[in-house]
Amino acid sequence: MSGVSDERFRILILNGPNLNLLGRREPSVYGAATLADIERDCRVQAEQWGVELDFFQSNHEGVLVDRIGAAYGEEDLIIINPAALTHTSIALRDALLGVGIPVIEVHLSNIYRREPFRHHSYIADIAIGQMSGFGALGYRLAIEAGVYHLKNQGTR
Ligand code: CA2
Repeated sequence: MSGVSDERFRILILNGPNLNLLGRREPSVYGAATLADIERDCRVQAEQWGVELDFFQSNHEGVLVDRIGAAYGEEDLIIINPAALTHTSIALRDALLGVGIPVIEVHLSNIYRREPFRHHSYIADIAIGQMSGFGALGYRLAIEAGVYHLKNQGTR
C-alpha cells in the first residue's frame, strides 16, 4: 500500500522452477491447469477482493531473489510456490526475511504425502501459513487468506 491511504493492497505471487511446465506433464500430481490458467484465475480473484496483483515465474533462484528484493516497499504480501527451491533454498528464505513482507506458502500437491525430501520447507516457519494439496485452488485460498491477514494485521 506504501503510504497513500486510498491505495489498494498489492499482492505478489511468485512461482519457482518448472512451474511453467504445469498442465503439460504429471497432471496426476499437479493437475491439468497451466500456469497461465492459474494466473487468470488469480487475477479474477484479486479483482473480486479489490487488490492489485503481480504474478511472476522464474526457473532461476537468483532471479526470484532479485524479484523479492524489488518487492520491498512495493508489495504488501507475497504468496510463493517456491517449487523445488522450497526444500533447498536458504537464499529465498533470507530474501523473504530481508524484505520483511508477510508470506504465504502454496503447493499444488500435499508435500507431506510425498517423498521425505519434500517434507521440509525452508519457508514454512517464516510464513503466515501454508496451502498444500489443494491444487490450483490453493492460490485462490491464499489470496483470500492474504486479504484477511492484511485487513487484520497484527492478529496472526
Ligand atoms: O506441489 C507443489 O506445488 C510443488 O511446489 C511443486 C514442485 C515440487 O518440487 C515441490 O516439492 C512441490 C515441482 C514443480 C514442477 O512442476 C512440474 C509440472 C509439470 C511437469 C514437471 C514439473
